[in-house]
Amino acid sequence: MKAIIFGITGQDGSYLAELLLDKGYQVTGVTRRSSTPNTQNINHLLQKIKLIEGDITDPFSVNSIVALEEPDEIYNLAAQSHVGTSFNQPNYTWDVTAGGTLNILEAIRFSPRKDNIRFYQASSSEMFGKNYDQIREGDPSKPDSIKTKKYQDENTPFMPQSPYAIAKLASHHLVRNYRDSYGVHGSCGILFNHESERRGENFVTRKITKWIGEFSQWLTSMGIDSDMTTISTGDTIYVSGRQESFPKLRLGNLDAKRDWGHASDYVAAMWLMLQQDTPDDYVVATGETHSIRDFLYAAFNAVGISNWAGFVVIDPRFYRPAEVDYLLGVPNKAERKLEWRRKISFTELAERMVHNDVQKARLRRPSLQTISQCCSQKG
Ligand code: NAP
Ligand code: G4F
Repeated sequence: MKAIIFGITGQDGSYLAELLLDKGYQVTGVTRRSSTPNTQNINHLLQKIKLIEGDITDPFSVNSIVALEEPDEIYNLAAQSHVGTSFNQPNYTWDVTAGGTLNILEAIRFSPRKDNIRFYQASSSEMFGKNYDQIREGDPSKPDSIKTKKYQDENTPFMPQSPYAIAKLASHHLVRNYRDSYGVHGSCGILFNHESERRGENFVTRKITKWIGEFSQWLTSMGIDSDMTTISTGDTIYVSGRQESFPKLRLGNLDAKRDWGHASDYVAAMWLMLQQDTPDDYVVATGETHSIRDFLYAAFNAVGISNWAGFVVIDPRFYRPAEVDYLLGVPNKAERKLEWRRKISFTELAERMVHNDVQKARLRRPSLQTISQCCSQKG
């Protein structure tokens, strides 16, 4: 079997490439030109995969790649995937995240091999935006146990809140339309947030774990025990009796809630969708929701710090013009029809990310200036 992955250099692309190689696929990844190397997520795979230069916004390059490679499966993971950035670059986000999908769908529609190609589209829980459904759960004989659960599933109406989510929703409807109009075997995975050790550094989970890694390394390099008193004033952390200081972690809205899983579990669902004879759309999620505060607690706890609040500054620059306040996905359909199960829990996710970033910081030993640039300004 032969697969093309658009977006192979990203978090999900790298895990999906590993999964497909394990299953004996020939994997072709499409990478766009970059002035400096950006293959860190797939360096360990470079001997086993084929890379082709191409850009999803260029219909000619997309067409020729699909025609020349003759794939059985195409995975579209390419996107301008940062919600905050989409407010600053809505046009660009639209071209990549909506227009790119159309380019692939057109390449499939006009391919003489159309009926032999299966297509996966990376849809997003961001498409639900403000909307959720509600159900009352509990023991009817114990009124106190009855609680209202808010959730999203395949039947929840969409109400996107950002240029990114609107572009993803356009792609979602395009896939449905090409399925109905032209018989394209296209499936959409409505994936809720999934993170990992390979997560981009300006998404909130990785921004937090990277900061913890650098902070732990700073403490170690100065011979400071994590139980020594740290004094936190304003934007800076000091240690009693010492001169040196460390910039605090700057974040935006800590009250939003997300349904966070691990990316390695989620790429398995993508593959399972394309093994079904009938194309369809599926929610992929854990069924749990946690606030950014919960993630901070779990991540700081992984290095033995319980009072995370003293290390964080709220910076309005990271607020979004419109927010998605609450996501909790119900993956019943994926569990029933695809027999998909997630394996990695919320706490394990946070611990794995923190330990990876602590390890990386130890190897990197960055300067304070680098720390303040990478962890305080972006994301
Ligand atoms: P990611 O790490 O940001 O990766 C995005 C990939 O798209 C990168 O390989 C990037 O290449 C590539 N790309 C961007 N613009 C391109 C262009 N013009 N032409 C070709 N390739 C381009 O995203 P991810 O977290 O792996 O997510 C994968 C997909 O799932 C994305 O579509 C995302 O929107 C969607 N999604 C993600 C989540 C999540 O929680 N992670 C949830 C729902 C949906 P460069 O390396 O060159 O930038
Ligand atoms: O980590 P985030 O940037 O992810 P977001 O916006 O939920 O989007 C991710 O998940 C989507 C699936 O639901 C994907 F489609 C999308 O491609 C991407 O992978 O932000 C999560 C939450 C938001 O509520 C944000 O306002 O964290 C809040 N937040 C608070 N401080 C921050 C920050 N987000 C970022 N990136 N940086 C901050 O400093």
